[in-house]
Amino acid sequence: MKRFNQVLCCVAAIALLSGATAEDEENHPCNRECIEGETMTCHYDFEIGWYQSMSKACYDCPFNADDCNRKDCIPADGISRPLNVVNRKMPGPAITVCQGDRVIVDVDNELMTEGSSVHWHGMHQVGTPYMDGTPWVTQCPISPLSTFRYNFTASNPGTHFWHSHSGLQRTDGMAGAFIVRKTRSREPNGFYDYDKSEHVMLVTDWLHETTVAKYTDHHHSTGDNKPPALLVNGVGRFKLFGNDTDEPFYMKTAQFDVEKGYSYRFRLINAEFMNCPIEMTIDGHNFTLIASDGHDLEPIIATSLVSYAGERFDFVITADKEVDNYWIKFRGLMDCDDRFTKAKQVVVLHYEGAPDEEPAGNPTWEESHRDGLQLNALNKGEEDMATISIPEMHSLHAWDESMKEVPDHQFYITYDFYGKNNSEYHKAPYYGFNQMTDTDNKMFTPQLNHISMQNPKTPLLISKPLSSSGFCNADTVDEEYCEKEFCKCPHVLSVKLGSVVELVIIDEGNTYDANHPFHLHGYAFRVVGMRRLGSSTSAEEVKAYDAAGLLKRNLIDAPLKDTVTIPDGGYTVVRFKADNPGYWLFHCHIEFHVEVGMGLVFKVGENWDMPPTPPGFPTCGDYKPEN
Ligand SMILES: *[C@@H]1O[C@H](CO)[C@@H](O)[C@H](O)[C@H]1NC(C)=O
Ligand SMILES: *[C@@H]1O[C@H](CO)[C@@H](O)[C@H](O)[C@H]1NC(C)=O
Ligand SMILES: *[C@@H]1O[C@H](CO)[C@@H](O)[C@H](O)[C@H]1NC(C)=O
Ligand SMILES: *[C@@H]1O[C@H](CO)[C@@H](O)[C@H](O)[C@H]1NC(C)=O
Ligand SMILES: [Cu+2]
Repeated sequence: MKRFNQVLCCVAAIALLSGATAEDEENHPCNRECIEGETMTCHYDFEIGWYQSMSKACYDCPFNADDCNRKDCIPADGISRPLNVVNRKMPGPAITVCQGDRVIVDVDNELMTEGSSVHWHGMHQVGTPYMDGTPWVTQCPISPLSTFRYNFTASNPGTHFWHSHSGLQRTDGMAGAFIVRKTRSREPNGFYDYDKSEHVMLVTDWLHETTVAKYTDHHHSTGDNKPPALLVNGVGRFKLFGNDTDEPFYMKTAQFDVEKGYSYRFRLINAEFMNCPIEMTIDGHNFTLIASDGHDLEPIIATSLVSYAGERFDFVITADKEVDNYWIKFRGLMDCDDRFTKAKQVVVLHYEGAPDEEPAGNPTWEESHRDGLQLNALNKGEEDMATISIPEMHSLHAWDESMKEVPDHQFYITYDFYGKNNSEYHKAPYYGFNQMTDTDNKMFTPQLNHISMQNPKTPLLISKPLSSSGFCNADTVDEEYCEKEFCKCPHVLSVKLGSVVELVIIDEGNTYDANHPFHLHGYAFRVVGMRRLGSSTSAEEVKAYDAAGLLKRNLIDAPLKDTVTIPDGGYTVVRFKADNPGYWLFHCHIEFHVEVGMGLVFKVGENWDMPPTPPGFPTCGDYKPEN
């Protein structure tokens, strides 16, 4: 305790002396080499505001490349558009701390009209569920012009990120890296030479308009939902600049410096928001995967990696090739593939001593693929022999009870896109689903067990409803009715504190070949199985498959993750021990889908098991007096 106090005092002093602020993230006193038993308190100020890429702060960017690095200049891919960002940065300020540090973030919402919230994606918030940043579940949205102080312990080591959990804000720029390091001696895969905070890649798909414009056009008219571009660390190539006299050129991409003869830990954060899984390869190099979602894996050498919205991957690049500049290539799949936008991006792997320039040429979408071992491939599970899916990887974390033979609760969560009269987008008899002759006007509703999530008026963790009568799930709704008609209600699954929960998540795959990545708040789960059964499937088929003993579960060393994809026409089975009491959101991490209700809440334990919200915790709700 004494030691802790000492460290605290000194941090404050350092911060004062060096004037370190959130704007100066590389120099933040908490971004340091981690020492066993030494924790710090780490303060950050987040100011959320509307802003613009290629603003006047950018002066002559990209014609004068130095101007692109000016304070408050967000170059993006050279296209000017409205943004919703923290501290006029995109990605937002990186938080880099050591395991056990206390993180204090004052979030000042300076948006004109919208509420906000910040979710610490990958933090389990044990003991502080009300700091999870999920509006309507764990807190009220932070109203415009007010400040909310997040205060929690960074207990989950690894590569994580923070992002707005309100509306479409993440999509408009509100996300940043959240790296929790552990001491080197505790890294089971600590065989690399360097783990530098500059070797973080935050990858996202990107629009050239506000997301709400894309959203309303897609949901209320014939607009598509396909992102045209990708960005890595907020910048990238898209538009050609220049004039008749000079060679046209692109915005300068992100660059990662390495030195020949050394190996480096890279941290990839997939912060995308549309259905655009991202395939990554490195010219001339393979890489060694060592962790995902903050959990260590038996190393795997591979050539390409596919990641889905909300996932993180840590891998080692060994700089053992000729001194040169190499492309690291990213290309979008599914809604970003060659049928649609061919969204792609590049960054430079720069060896010290190589010329200070980008490799020649501009790789096409087709050229952004390399044959070789692929990890986490799109719509492929254990049945695919050429790739390695998540449950085929091996966790380095000891066996735990969640992998016991028979779980205490088992839930089938089945989903697809359904052609229904979703009253928000298809008002029968005026413009009902089947009344639309132009298929682009048909809005299929993605639902879990035929239910769209209805957010409560007051966050569950604040109202702590005494009875479950206000909740709905597959057991309470009229199944036959909801299969055909649109059902929307507060979808809550209750589980006993300390029980082992198994989720069999099924993508029926009848509409489109789309896949969905699912994220669970408050926990990491073991991914014990994943398989594609065909172009489509059903809960009945998977149940029969399981009853016949064909549904294989890795109950030995299944990887721990908090976000996982489900192959279209297949299933993913996950397990977790429900030992963290609270209300926890489980949802598709594609922004357009969660926004229309593709989520549900786990109620873990009874209300009295849940840590009470601190005194003065803000509340919200209706004001509708009886008379
Ligand atoms: C953060 O929370 C801890 C535990 O409740 C409390 O002791 C501490 O004073 C809080 N820190 C700040 C800066 O609010
Ligand atoms: C063309 O662009 C270059 C900068 O790339 C600038 O120096 C030059 O003056 C421009 N020429 C014309 C004709 O605008
Ligand atoms: C990468 O791994 C593949 C096998 O997946 C192998 O054929 C190839 O030679 C390796 N490339 C490099 C550059 O090590
Ligand atoms: C929606 O409502 C319209 C008008 O009542 C009806 O014709 C139609 O069959 C309903 N269902 C769908 C899927 O459109
Ligand atoms: Cu989805």
